Amino acid sequence: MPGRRLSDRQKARIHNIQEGRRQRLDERAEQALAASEVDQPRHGLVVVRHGADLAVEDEQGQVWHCLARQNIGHPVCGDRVVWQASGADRGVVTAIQARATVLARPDYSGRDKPLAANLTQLVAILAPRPEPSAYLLDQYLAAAERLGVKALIACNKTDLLDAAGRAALENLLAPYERIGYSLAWLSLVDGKGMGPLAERLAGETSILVGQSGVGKSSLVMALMPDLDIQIGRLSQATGLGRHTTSAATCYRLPGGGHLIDSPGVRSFRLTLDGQADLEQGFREIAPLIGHCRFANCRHDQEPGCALKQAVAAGELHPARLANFQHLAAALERSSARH
Ligand SMILES: Nc1nc2c(ncn2[C@@H]2O[C@H](COP(=O)(O)OP(=O)(O)OP(=O)(O)O)[C@@H](O)[C@H]2O)c(=O)[nH]1
Ligand SMILES: [Mg+2]
Ligand SMILES: [Zn+2]
Repeated sequence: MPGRRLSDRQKARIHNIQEGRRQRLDERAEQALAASEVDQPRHGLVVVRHGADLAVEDEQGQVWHCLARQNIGHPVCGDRVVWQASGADRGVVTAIQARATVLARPDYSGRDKPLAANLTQLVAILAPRPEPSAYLLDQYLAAAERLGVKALIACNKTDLLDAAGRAALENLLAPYERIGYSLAWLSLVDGKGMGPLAERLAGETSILVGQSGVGKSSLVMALMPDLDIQIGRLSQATGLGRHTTSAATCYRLPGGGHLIDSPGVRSFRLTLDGQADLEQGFREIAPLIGHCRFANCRHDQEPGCALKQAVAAGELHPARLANFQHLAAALERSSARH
């Protein structure tokens, strides 16, 4: 079929272009290394990645503009790396240290791309506006469960809430508190809740996630007295100015630990390797799995369903079950496609 041949040819062309790019980048990295005088391997932390360009912070807090050797994979924000200086503020990353955790998110083409590495905590931020989505929240929390990191739910912009709005949000979030998630109520306008939040962030590597406009970057700004200096160092190193939320960016907290600001999303598609993965992501559902009367229970109309019984007993919130079922259906559709 000509159509088929054409598409193979196109694929081969794209592959060649990419291979060429990769080689050129490798050559640039190698040339940079060969030209360097200081070539002691050193440890560093990737603070931001823009395409092939990396900003790497050394142990003294200086930020270096680095390229990575191609054969090592793609370093992301939060990666601990080995690198070598190749100029006054330039360097080449030669190895990525083993990652304790990595959070991925699908790119525009639907393929999973690592977003940030070595997180210890995920902070899901919501606000009265944009309209909170429990479906999005459940996916973030499931991601945290699967990574095995702490999760915190933070409601920002409480200054915008009247009594009814506050009650509605408390109502939405109460089921999460019941299953053991901590809530933080914040306002950056009057500084409410910032002290306890800073305590929870100290010593952790936390990523701020949430819809665009909930106040992630504002929160970073409020928590970092030296933010201007950090951003200045960063834009000097990457030459990319202040476009900090176009990519996940890691900041150093004054009291120790790191805070990663991430670009907001309209929707977040959780990466799931299978049904077991999904079950693990809902902490109050996981222990019920295997306790339904039928081994292949779909938790729908079957008699003796442990999940339905938990809902009836008030132990599982119906909205959480609905979101779980929604994700299970999406998972089924995607595995039918592959
Ligand atoms: N009233 C009120 N407004 C706030 C508060 N926090 C942030 N804002 C405002 O909300 C808007 C969006 O804040 P950003 O920090 O840019 O939001 P973001 O989550 O970083 O958005 P993206 O980078 O697009 O993902 C800004 O105009 C902030 O001034 C707050 O506590 N109260
Ligand atoms: Mg932002
Ligand atoms: Zn069941």
